[in-house]
Amino acid sequence: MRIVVLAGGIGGARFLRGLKRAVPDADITVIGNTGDDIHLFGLKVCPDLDTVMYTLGGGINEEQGWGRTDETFHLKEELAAYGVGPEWFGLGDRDFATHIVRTQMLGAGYPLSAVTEALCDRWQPGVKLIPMTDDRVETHVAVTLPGSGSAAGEGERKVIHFQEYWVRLRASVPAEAVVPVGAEQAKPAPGVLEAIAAADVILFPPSNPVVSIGTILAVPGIREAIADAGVPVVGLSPIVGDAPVRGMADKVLAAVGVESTAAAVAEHYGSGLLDGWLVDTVDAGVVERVEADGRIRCRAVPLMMTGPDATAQMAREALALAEEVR
Ligand code: GDP
Ligand code: FO1
Ligand code: CA
Repeated sequence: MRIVVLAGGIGGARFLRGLKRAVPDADITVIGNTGDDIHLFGLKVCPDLDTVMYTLGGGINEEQGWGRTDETFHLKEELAAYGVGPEWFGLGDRDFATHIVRTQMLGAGYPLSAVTEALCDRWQPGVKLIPMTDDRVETHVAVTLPGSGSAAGEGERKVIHFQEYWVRLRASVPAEAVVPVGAEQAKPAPGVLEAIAAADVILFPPSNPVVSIGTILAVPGIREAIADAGVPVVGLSPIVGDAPVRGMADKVLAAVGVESTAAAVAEHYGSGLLDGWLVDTVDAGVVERVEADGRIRCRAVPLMMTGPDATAQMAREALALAEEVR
């Protein structure tokens, strides 16, 4: 079975681990979000691609969900001693090696898709991991920073990198707009449209619907290819009990005018794209609303990725729903 999965970082990566366990001989292609990518210290960092690669390849820091296991931060400390930041982004020594290899290969002229393949030669994630595009896309967030003066309501409106919004500000101010800068001009990376066209099923894991899956869908051609693939498209809600399980999905959903409920996220993807939608059992009450227009089939099943067995069961449920709507 050929399965295509659109994935962000932690949620996508953990789901993929369950999917591999549920269907060990499936041929899985992962289209990874690159909107979170950031250039730091002259290096290109691709958090979501690396999170998928390290998680499936056994190198992830399990508690954190991102970065390397058994990590040290000597390089970051040395840079800080020179006064060179940003100090708010935790790049570890082991992780730095990945960004150095990536940046060196990009500098030599290899596209990001080829670089990702080369990095995966080491990690053997057991899936084909393709960045959504080889072109530069960066998600930026418009915010108003609280004014430092005394005048009430006065603040500074700024557009900042998504990592600055999430890691430095911890999403502590509302996201007023979320813009995937460069997405409109980007082309799908080689293999992306081909994998979608050849898929037997397409899955949206519990990933961020705006800054992960939304960014992938913003690359012209990808949304259309999925809608035209003629195979079941099934998603799993990242919102459980009207809140994200972790992260800032509620903040970025608000920026695009979508409430943080499992039903609203399904409606945001739309029946033109989704055929099936899984919500958690605590949200069983929304099944009827999701199915109201008769075009999306919805089921309530446990959706907490508490461990390998629970996550594999979620993947089985998604594939079972795909068969129901096929
Ligand atoms: P990120 O790039 O690291 O933010 O990861 P993703 O884009 O893959 O998205 C993480 C999303 O997955 C968040 O919106 C979380 O609410 C959601 N999530 C994380 N863990 C779970 C879980 O166990 N169950 C469900 N249903 N959603 C989860
Ligand atoms: N997340 C944090 O919350 N703090 C960090 O310092 C941080 C560093 C970092 C370095 C490399 C990497 O691949 C990921 C890193 N992340 C960090 C995670 C990342 O910012 C987020 O999980 C996603 O990009 C959010 O979708
Ligand atoms: Ca991400």
